[in-house]
Amino acid sequence: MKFDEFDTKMRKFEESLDQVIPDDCFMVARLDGKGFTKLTKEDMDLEKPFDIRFRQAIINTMTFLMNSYFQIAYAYNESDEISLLFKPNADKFNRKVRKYNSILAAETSVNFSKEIGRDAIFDCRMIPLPDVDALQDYFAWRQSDSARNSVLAHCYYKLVASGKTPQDAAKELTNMPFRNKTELLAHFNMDINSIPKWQLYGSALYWDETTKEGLNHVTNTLQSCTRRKLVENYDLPVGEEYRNWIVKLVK
Ligand SMILES: Nc1nc2c(ncn2[C@@H]2O[C@H](COP(=O)(O)OP(=O)(O)OP(=O)(O)O)[C@@H](O)[C@H]2O)c(=O)[nH]1
Ligand SMILES: [Mg+2]
Repeated sequence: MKFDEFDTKMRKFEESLDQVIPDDCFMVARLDGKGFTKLTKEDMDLEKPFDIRFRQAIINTMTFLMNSYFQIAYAYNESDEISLLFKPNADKFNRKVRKYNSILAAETSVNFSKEIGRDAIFDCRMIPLPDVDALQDYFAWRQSDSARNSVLAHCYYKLVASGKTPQDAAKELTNMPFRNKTELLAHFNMDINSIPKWQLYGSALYWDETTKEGLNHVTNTLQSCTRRKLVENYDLPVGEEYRNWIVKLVK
């Protein structure tokens, strides 16, 4: 077969799974640590269920991603996952899914591995969100997943600390309604309101853009310039307030 014939035939196979996120969709990536139950327990010996050193390592990696070429408006962390909301006009890699999936997973894995001083792997999935409502639903969903997991993890470690085996603790909590879990915490003298907000509702990074008037020393005229600063938030709004707040980040 001639090279040109090869090329046409093979490219068809190669491109058969290619997908692009449409311009009119919000683009979100979710990265999740692979096998972090073992990594956090056996390899890193972290405080359970939450460790501020782990949070800092994730925040540092999110900072790296926000400052990279990826055009990210908002980065949200809960547990071992990172959700990235791209700026609406993000056009890197022509919005090709395979490029984002592979390069984001690689950049995140390499950077986080450096942060913790051992090998760590993240997977990545791209999520197209067709409208503002879906965007709000996505982040409200991850935040309520965070709160549920946080309460569950606190209950689990209280039960284990009280002498239950890990198996019995897990069994007791299976299918237990949320209300009963908060009662269980109260039984161990832990008020749900005493759990740090970042452990319940996650941590986030976003840009704060301010426009200021400044003197241009060359032309001797007043000019406005935009400065942007990366903001860390460990006390995110919740519920309806969060839904309204998130939209402002992509306006
Ligand atoms: N000790 C400790 N563990 C943490 C912390 N943050 C996340 N983890 C653990 O990270 C794990 C994340 O859960 P999953 O993503 O469902 O589990 P995984 O083992 O990574 O599994 P896959 O994602 O399917 O590969 C849980 O076991 C959490 O307890 C932390 O601050 N301290
Ligand atoms: Mg994981």
